[in-house]
Amino acid sequence: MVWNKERVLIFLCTLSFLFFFSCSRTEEPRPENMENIILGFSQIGAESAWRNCNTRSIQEAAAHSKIQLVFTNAEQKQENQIKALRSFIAYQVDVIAFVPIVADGWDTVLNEAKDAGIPVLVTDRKINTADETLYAGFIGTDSIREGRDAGLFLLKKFADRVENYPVTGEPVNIVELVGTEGSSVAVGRGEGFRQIIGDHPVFRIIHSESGDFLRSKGYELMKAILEKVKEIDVIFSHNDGMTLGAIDAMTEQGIRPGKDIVIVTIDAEQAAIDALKEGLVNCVIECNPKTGEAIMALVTRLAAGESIPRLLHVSEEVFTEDDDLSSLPPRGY
Ligand code: GZL
Repeated sequence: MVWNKERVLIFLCTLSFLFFFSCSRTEEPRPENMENIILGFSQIGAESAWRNCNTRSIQEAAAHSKIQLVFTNAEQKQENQIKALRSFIAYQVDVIAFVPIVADGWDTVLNEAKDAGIPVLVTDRKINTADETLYAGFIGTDSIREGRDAGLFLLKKFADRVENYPVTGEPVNIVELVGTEGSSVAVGRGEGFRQIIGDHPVFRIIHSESGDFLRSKGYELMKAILEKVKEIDVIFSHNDGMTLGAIDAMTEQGIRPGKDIVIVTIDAEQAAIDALKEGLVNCVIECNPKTGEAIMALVTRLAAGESIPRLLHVSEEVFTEDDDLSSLPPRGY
């Protein structure tokens, strides 16, 4: 193998990473002083303004709580998260917390954490497991409720068409921009949405496709859909990033977002609230990324050997075109 400068650099980085994590803490007792808590946190990436705010909230709360944070960014890859969790186990952190990018495939590494006696807190997105003992609890958003809120807004927005449908037969055609496939939030938002509109045949989901929570994919998807699908009444988008991309694509085609096509979006980042104020979207459902302080309080309890609630949903609001948003404070993301 030719050792060029780049290969040497990669080798040294890998060596330092392995050295940092392989220096096991087994010789040190669990912290008596809560200020010595070491938390291993695996974040999924930086795919949206929401995610970046979530990361800031966690990092700032750890500093404020004097919890030593070992933070890793998985760059949207589950295998990177599994590697990170294994490195946390090898280093014998006091607590592991993570955002599972997708819901399946965690049992093996969580069994390794359980065997190592390290408590695990699942945050933001949920996991599917038959073994409830693999993690101590969950804190995050209620994605099913978010999807239901989107459906309830459309029930009101299209009340006349719903009522007259048996006579007119005029449908409400919906395009759904789906989040990361296999993530609990994409599944939950889609499920909650269908729980509400499923009782009303007037609502038809004519196209549903994943844009992976990315603005760029929201743009590409919408551009391609507009070429194929003509009669669109609603865009239901699983996050603001994809919505903003879709708005760009609509505007390019001379379509008036929020007027020619009704838009319901989830996250409530500042750009979406601004779009709501400008009439470019019609309903924004809040998904709260600022969970850092609550996470650190739970981590402190776990490090002290205490139990925590199995399920904690954070409070969230719904903002619509009929609301007075003038006194809404800046969103911070
Ligand atoms: C929701 C979170 C989602 C956001 C997206 O809890 O997991 O991931 O809605 C983010 O903006 O990418």
